[in-house]
Amino acid sequence: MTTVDASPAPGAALRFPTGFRWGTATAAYQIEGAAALDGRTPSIWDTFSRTPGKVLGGDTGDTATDHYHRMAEDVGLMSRLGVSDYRFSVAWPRVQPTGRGPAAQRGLDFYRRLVDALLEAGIRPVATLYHWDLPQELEDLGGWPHRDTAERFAEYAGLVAEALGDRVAGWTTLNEPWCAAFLGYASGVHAPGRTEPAAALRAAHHLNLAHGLGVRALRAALPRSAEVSLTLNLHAVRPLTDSAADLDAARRIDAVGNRIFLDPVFRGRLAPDLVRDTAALTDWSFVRDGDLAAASEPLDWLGVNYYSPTVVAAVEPAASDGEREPSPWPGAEEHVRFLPAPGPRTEMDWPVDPDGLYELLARLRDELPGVPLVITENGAAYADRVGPDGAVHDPERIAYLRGHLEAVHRAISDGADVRGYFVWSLLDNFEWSFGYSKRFGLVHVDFATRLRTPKDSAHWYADVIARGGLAL
Ligand code: IFM
Repeated sequence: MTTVDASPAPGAALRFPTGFRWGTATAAYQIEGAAALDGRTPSIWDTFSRTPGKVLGGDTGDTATDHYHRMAEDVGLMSRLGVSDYRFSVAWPRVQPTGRGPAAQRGLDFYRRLVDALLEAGIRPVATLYHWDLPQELEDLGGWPHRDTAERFAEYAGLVAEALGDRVAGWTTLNEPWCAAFLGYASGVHAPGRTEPAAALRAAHHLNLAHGLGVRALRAALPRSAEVSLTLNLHAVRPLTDSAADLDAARRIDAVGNRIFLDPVFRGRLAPDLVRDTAALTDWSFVRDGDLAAASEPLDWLGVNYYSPTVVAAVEPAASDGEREPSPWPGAEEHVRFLPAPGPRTEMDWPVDPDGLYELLARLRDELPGVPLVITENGAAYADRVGPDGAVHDPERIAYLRGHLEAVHRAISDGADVRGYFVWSLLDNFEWSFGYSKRFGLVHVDFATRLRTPKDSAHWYADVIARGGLAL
């Protein structure tokens, strides 16, 4: 367990443990652009974003921040931030364009250059293998509800590990499989845009299986020193009241939002209440012998992405079976209503609530003893503009990050083994169905010229990193 060094360092009020990793994060489709270069084929996000009405303003990731061509400049930006680590994702359709077969060397070359540049700059690369860009060919064969996709993922994981394993120390199989399964296949607001709740549950299981098979493929190809992980967007679920009904609503959301991944991955089992809640949709017979053993391969750490809490209350299931909006909560949606948490909100309309992060970390400390934690994403979107002085003043983002770092510090002081913190995101980027309308970056990107301007929050974060903590 990590302990906080309480000795006051000059100028630092809240010091983080020695060796704490300070990073920023991005994802391939959100920043790279170069959608058709060097053999890359369309992913489900290319198809989805080119479908009218799916993404705000008809935006696509075709050019994004043009990181593919400006990678050296972006590594320079990170170098000036002083980050110890950079979390990026590898685009599956760049590396294995059809989702099967040998690796495309030209696609891998981009990541070889990126990793070389990072190491040269003294930044530790942390690679995520799947941040939602499934090769379209695999979706055409059934996508994540189809078991073979998990096998394909393991093959792809092995190819990337063979190519980069000698230089990448940190590996994450999947980013936020909840979003991939339930926004992609149940509510349909993410690619591939399907609204099939039963298929979404199959997708969730196959993502767990892909994760486990991927861990095995990584371990087989990587040196023993490599760290292997999974990143979940865990929901900090709060019942509105302590009534039995509201507690049960929270339990349902916890089951299909959190334990659908935590139980297979850390306990090698399906959550029994999840199976009951979803019985009208599936009998889970797609879970085969050995799947849960695979899903529960030991990990070196768990990545936690946190933005805001989820407040829920109970509702009586509607008597009529009228048309309902597609929901990302199969088995729970009829019983639960979501309420706005109080307090200030970000440009995403998400409440700013650092206590939710503390609650999550305290829970994981208690439920997963011995599993180190890394905050692999935390950050906020605001309507940032380059001002007449040429700077981007973003005091709300600084306040957001500061509040959440204080929560992380409090959790560490209370015994949570948190090893690192990655701001989402390095750059303003393609925010999925919101296109380029939401700016999460520490660095402002002008989407007409691709000019980068570090925001005030970037300078502030550089200071936090330099002093190893927060100044009063
Ligand atoms: O931009 C996303 C990221 O791709 C996954 N986690 C949440 C971020 C903000 O919505």
